[in-house]
Amino acid sequence: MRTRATQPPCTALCVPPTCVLSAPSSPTPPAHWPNTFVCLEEACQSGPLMCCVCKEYGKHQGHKHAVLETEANQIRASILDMAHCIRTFTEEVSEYSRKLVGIVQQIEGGEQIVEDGVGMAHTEHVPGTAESARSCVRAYFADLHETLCRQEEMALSVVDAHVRERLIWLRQQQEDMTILLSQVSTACLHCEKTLQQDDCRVVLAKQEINCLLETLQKQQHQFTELADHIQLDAGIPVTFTKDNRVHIGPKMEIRVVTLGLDGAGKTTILFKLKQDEFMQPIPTIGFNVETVEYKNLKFTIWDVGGKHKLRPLWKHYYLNTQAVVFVIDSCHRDRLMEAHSELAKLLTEKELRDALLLIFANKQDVPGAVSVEEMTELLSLHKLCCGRSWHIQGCDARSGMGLHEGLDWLSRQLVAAGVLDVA
Ligand code: G3D
Ligand code: MG
Repeated sequence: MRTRATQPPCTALCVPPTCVLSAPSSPTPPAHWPNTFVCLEEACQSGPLMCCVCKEYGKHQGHKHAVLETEANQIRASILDMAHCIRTFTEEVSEYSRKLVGIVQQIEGGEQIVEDGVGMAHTEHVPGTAESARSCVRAYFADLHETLCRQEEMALSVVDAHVRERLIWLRQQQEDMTILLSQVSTACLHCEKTLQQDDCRVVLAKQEINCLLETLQKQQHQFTELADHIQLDAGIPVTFTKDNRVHIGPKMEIRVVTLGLDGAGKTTILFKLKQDEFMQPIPTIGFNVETVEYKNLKFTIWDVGGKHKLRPLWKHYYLNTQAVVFVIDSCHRDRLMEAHSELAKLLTEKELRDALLLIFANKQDVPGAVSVEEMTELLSLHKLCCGRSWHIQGCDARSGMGLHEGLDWLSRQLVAAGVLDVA
C-alpha cells in the first residue's frame, strides 16, 4: 500500500526563493501554507508547486493549474504504466537473450543429458547445425566424387575401347602388309627366275607373268588408295563435353535441329552456313539435312519445314538432338505470338529436356525489325526458358551476320575442355 507523503510547508518548496510575491501590497503567506496546486505553465515546470498565496498573488498568479493530489495521482498512474512497460520490455529482452543462447547451442551442439527408455539419464552428443551442414557438404561432395569416379571410369573405357579397336585394326594392317610384302617378294623371285630361263620357257611363262603383274598392279592400286585415306597418326585427340563424356577424334559431332515458323529463315541459315553463299530458298516441304563443319565441330543440321501442317512432324527429329536452333522472323511482329506458342510447346518435349536452345532473331537487316532485347521481353524468354541453357542471337541469314556467334555459343555450351579451340 502506498502512503502519501505529507506536503512540505510552502516555505520549503514554494516561498522564497521559489515563491516571490509579485506585489509588495500582497499578503505574505505564512511559512506553513501548504502547496495545494501544481502549476501547468511550461515555464514553471522546474518549480511547479503552488500554494494558495502564490496562486493568487505570487509568481503563479493567473497560471493554469491543477490540484496537487490529482496531478500526483496522474503521475503515479503513468509511473505504474511505465513500470509495466519496463517489465514487459525486460521480459522481451530476457526471452531474446534466452533464444540467442539456445541458437548458439543449436549451432554448436554438444553434450546433452537425455533419458533412455527406462528413465536412466545419460549424456549424449547432439550434433549442432554446424556439424549437420558440414556433413551435408561432405555427403554432397562424396556423391559428386562417386559420380566423377563413375564418369572417369566410363571415359577411360571409351578411350580403352578406342585404343583396342585401333590397335586391332593396325595389327590387321601389319599382317596384311606382311602378306603383301611376301606376295611381292614371291612375285619378284618368280620374275627373276623366269629372267634366267631359256627363251622357250620365258615365252611359256608369259601368261603367268602377265597375271602376276596384273595382281601386283591391283594390289598397288589398293595400297595407294588406302594410304591416301588413312592418316598414320598416333595421336588420340580427346575432348570433354560439359556432362563429362569423352569424345575421341579431331571433330566432335553435334546433332542440331532447326525449327521455327515457315518463312523465318531456317533454310537460308542452313544454306548460308553450308555454302557460305546466298541461294534463293524454296519452301521446305520435308526437311533439309546438311553437315556443317565449324572450327572443330561437325554440326548435323536438320532443317524441318515450318508450315502449320508440318509442325506435328517436328517431334520425329528430336531424338538424340543436342541442340535446337529456333529461328524467328524479327520483322513479322504479328507472328511473334505464334512463334512464342510453338516455342513453348517445344520446351515441354521430354526428348528436348537437356537440349541447348539457340534462338536466332533473324532478319535484323530489315528496318524496324524487333531487337534482341525487345524480342526477349515480348516472348518472356527469361520465364519461358527458365532452367535451361539458352541464348538469343540477332542475325541476318542473307549476309551471315550473327550466325557464327550463335554456333560459337553452342560450342561453348557443349565442350568443357579438350582439343576444341572455340574460344
Ligand atoms: P524457312 O526455311 O524458315 O521457311 P526461308 O525460311 O529460309 O525459306 O526464308 C524465307 C524468306 O525469308 C526468303 O525470302 C528468304 O530470302 C528470306 N530471308 C531469310 N533470312 C533473311 C534475312 O536475314 N533477311 C532478309 N531480309 N530476308 C531473309 P523469299 O522472298 O524467297 O520468300
Ligand atoms: Mg525452309
